[in-house]
Amino acid sequence: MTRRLQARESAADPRMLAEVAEGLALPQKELSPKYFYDQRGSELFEEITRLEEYYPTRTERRMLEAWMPALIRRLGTRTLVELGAGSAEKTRVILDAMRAAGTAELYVPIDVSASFLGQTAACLRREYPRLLVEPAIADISEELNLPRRLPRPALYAFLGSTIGNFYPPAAIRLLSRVHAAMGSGDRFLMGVDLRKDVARIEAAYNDPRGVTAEFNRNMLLVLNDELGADFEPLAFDHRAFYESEAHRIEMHLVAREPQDVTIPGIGIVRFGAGESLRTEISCKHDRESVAQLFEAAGLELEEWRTDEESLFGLVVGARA
Ligand code: SAH
Ligand code: AVI
Repeated sequence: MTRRLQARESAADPRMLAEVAEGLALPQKELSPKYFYDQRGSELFEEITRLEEYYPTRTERRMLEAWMPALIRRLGTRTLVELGAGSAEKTRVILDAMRAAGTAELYVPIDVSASFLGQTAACLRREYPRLLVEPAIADISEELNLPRRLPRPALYAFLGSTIGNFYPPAAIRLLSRVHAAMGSGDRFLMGVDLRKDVARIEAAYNDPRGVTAEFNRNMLLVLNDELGADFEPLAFDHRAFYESEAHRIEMHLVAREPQDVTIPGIGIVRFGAGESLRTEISCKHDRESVAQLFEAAGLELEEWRTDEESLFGLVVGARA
């Protein structure tokens, strides 16, 4: 039996159904990028991080390698809480620094992608046998779902520039939740992709092998699996472009021809020829824009670093 048939027989998540109905009824159809990340979507994102064009991951990793040993020693971090952890590939740099400092006690990876999170936790338990790993499944746009009182000081980390996938008001709400969870000695570490030459940014979202296009179309497969929809992913083109006024990449799926898609519980959704579904924004930042987000969330920007080409930024915040 296919996963799609199973989904049709079991009830779809009513929250997802309501959100999808709302997003597809907008004049500019739009869905949350959190719907990219089923098992396949998470794997495709990992493939993106290894692409030559996709500079953020390797740049952030190098910066973490250069900075974390000293930062973690100074902070004495006992708990690492990570939002949108994914495969926690770069996180190992922080965990290694905690282990080297002799302070590593607890790691709480938070992610919406349940099966991928389970794999990440299992790998980390094998690699760090003395570390407690307590994963939390949560939609961080709604809640953090922290499991219990944490050994302090804690470091809250939000890497990969995933903050850029949230519209500024939602980003401020998210950072406010982090602020509310933090104790006075805790710190917040965030990675942001920086504003730069537009061609360089656009190339990162339009790789010639089409991995990003497949990642983008995967959202339609998720809707088919989870809601029993009948999207034809190959009937949609991948489109990613920089929107200079808002300083963000926008990813869309563009219908090649007019088409009707049926989603049980929602009905028929019409796409005109050339009509698009916005699947992701990826906001690019500078020090000033991060300081504004932090201030609005009650966080104080303590430290700001960039790589030597100013491609990527790492910022540390504390409770103001
Ligand atoms: N932190 C990793 C992964 C980034 S990919 C890195 O830096 O490479 C973005 C991750 O955030 C994915 O694992 C995805 O499942 C998760 N994610 C996206 N939206 C989310 C949401 N609303 N709530 C929780 N996790 C989310
Ligand atoms: C997870 N997030 C920060 C990535 C980004 O660059 O906005 C997702 C991504 N979308 C296309 N490529 C990568």
